[in-house]
Order: sequence, then structure tokens, then C-alpha cells
Amino acid sequence: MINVIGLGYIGLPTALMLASHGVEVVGTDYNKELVATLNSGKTTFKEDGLDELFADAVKAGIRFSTEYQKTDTYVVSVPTPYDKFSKKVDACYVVAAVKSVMEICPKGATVVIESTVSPGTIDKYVRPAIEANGFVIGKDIHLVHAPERIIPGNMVYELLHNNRTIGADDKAIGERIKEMYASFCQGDIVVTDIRTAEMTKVVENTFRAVNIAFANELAKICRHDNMDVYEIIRICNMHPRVNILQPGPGVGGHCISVDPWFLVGDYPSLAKVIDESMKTNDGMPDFVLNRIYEIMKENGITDVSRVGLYGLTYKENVDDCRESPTLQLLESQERHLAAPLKVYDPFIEADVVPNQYHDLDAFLADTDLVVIMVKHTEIRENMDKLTDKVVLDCHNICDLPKVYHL
Ligand code: SAJ
Repeated sequence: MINVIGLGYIGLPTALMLASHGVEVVGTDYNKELVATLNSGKTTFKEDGLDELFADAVKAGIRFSTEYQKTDTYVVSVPTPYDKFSKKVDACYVVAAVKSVMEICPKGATVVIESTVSPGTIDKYVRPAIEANGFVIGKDIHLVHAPERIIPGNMVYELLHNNRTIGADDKAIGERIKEMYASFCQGDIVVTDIRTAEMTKVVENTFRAVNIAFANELAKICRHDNMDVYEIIRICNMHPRVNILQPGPGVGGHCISVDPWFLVGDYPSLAKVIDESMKTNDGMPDFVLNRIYEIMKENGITDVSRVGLYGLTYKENVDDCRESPTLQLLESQERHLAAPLKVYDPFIEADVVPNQYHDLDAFLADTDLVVIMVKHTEIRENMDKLTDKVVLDCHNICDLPKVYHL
């Protein structure tokens, strides 16, 4: 039996996928409400194909509990926040989960860490937490790092099809865990050492962050001299070896906007390109605020309460607001003691920020300047509703008379 610890955005789909492919699984989370929701037959977030996968896993016998289980294999998938000041990973949840596992697991158990950690975290924090219980790693407890790669918005497909990395001290244990993932994963699974696995995960997200920063920097350069960044990127990308990403109002989510900072935190004098890239991305919400100000002036809009932000999530068609550019923009506004702008997002039912609307028409009725912060399908399908508005389109998705860009 496999005990998956942490039933969030990664742990839940992983547990469901294992269970629906014939593996006996118990999912554990310390959040009683979350476990109660799952036990009542409901999923805890929206994701394409998740409800169907959930139904299959329930049929196959998956169980959810707040208790850690006594078994031979644990998959730890808990959050790894970072310290905003030092930029270093905060491994407290991983360490707490591993300590709880140590209190219950039998000798010979394997602990798989799926959570993203910075290179060296397992040596520095996880091994001591295991050894503190008198266990000898490699003899009494086996340790594996299997970072995930799935992208919110396409998680179920990517869980099945992405290649994976398994880092293990012991090749034979790595191969055993590879078999476990191969129960559902159709991609190639590489077995390497733990340190390499830690580094690859962070490097993958850093690669994307740096490339997004390049696109964002181009947007700023092009704005300065009134050039069309989208046309320039489109033409450059026709070159066989150029593939520039898209500029946007900022970078959110719990991965691309967080993981590269681990390298900056650990190697401040070496990770220069990464540091500048992260600053460029983090500066985008302020850049959007400046654009809003310029566009208001140009259009004689004096009442800031007539400005509305479309989208609150960190990207399109997901219900996750973590580190979202809209939240970053509102925070920046608040620091300047300004009244918060109006906000609407079809994916967010709860009240997360002040001045939040839950109906597109009501939101639009109260706004003259609409800022498209997120390119949800909903707004793409309702472009006609924006024809009499001034629009700041941060994603280059509208073809309307009064459109401004980044
Ligand atoms: N973004 C841009 N321009 C682009 C692409 C993205 O501004 O051209 C923005 C998005 O709007 C969003 C942010 O970047 O705010 C991140 O979105 P994303 O779709 O690039 O990535 P995530 O954070 O949803 O998922 C990433 C993925 N990593 C890579 O593609 C290298 C995913 O595969 C990882 O599993 C995930 O991080 C993770 O959990 O680490």
C-alpha cells in the first residue's frame, strides 16, 4: 500500500492516478476539512479530467484520512514555500511530514519526496530528520526524490504522458519506485541520484522563468519606442532556432515565480541572470499599473473606481490564485494607499479581494477601462461585450477598436 502525504494540487492527482491503475492507496492530509470533502465524494479544485479520475480511483478503493498509515512506501507531496527575505526554500512542511512518517513506519520503508526542493535540501534537512529517529538511511529507510512536472490546466494528461525523473541513493530502490510510477506513466522515467533530481526540477522551472523574463523585457523595450512586440516575436520565431515566449502582466503560480529564487538564495554571487530575470518578472505588475495610469490620462478617465481587472488567477482556465499577477498588482496599489481596483474572475467563487465581482456583466457595467490580466476562455468568447470599453490587453487576445497593449 502507498501512503500519499499531502493532497494538494500535486498529491491528489498523483494519489488518484496510482489508485486508478490498480495500486492500493491511502491519501493523508492534516487538513480535516479537505479530507472530509474528499470523503464526501467531491474534489477540492477544478482541473480537466480530475472528477473522472476521482470517480475511477474511488471505484478502485482509494481511501482518504488525516492519519499517517503504517506501510512500506510513502509519497510526500506537501508545499515548499520560500522565505521572501532570504529567497531560500522553507522545508518545514517536508520535514514535519517526514518526521510524522518516521514515528509510524516500519524498518525497510521507502520515503519518496515529490515536493520541489532546492538542491541540497534533502541532505540538509530530510536526512537529519530520518536519522534523528535512529534509522540508518539505506538500511532501515530508503530515500527517493521524484519531482513532478505536470502543468496546471493539463495535469491529468501530463501525469500520464510526461517523462519523469527519479533520484535515489540506491539504484535498485530507484528502479522499484520507477515501476510504481510506470503503473500509470507512459513517458520515459530516468533514474539518477537525489542531488541531480533536486537540481533538474529547479533548473526546468528556472529555464522557463528566464525565457518569460526575456519576453517581458522585450515588451518594455518595445513600449519605450512604440514597436509591436507581438509582431516582432512572431517574426523572430519563424527563425529555426528562435522560440521566444509571450510577455504578460507578471508571473504567478507556485512554481515559476518561486523555484528560481532558490538558486538565487543559495548562490547569490553566481545566479546573476536568474536574479535579474526574476526581478524583471516581479516588476511586471507595476509596469501594468503604470500603463493603466497612462491610458487613463490619455482617455480622460479620472475615476479610478471605473477601472477593472479581468482575472484573478495566476493563469488562464485554472482556479489557483497563488502569487497571481493580479494579487501582486493589488498589493502594490495598496502600498501606495490607493483604493483597490475592481476585480472579476469566473473561476473564483469565494471573496478573495475587496471590490470583487462574481458576474461578468455586472463587472463590465461598472467599468470603463478593462485590464485583461488573465486570458480565460470566457473573455475570449465574450469579446463583443468589450466593444464600447477602453481595453488594456496584457495578452494580445483582442481585436477591438480601443485596445492598448503592455
Ligand atoms: N507565462 C507568461 N508567458 C508565457 C508563459 C507563461 O507570462 O509565455 C506566465 C503565466 O501566465 C503564469 C506563469 O508564467 O503566470 C507560469 O505559468 P506556466 O504555465 O508557465 O507554468 P506553471 O507554473 O503553471 O507550471 C510550471 C511548469 N514548468 C515548466 O513548464 C518548466 C510545469 O511543468 C511544472 O510542473 C510546474 O511549473 C511545477 O509544479 O513546478
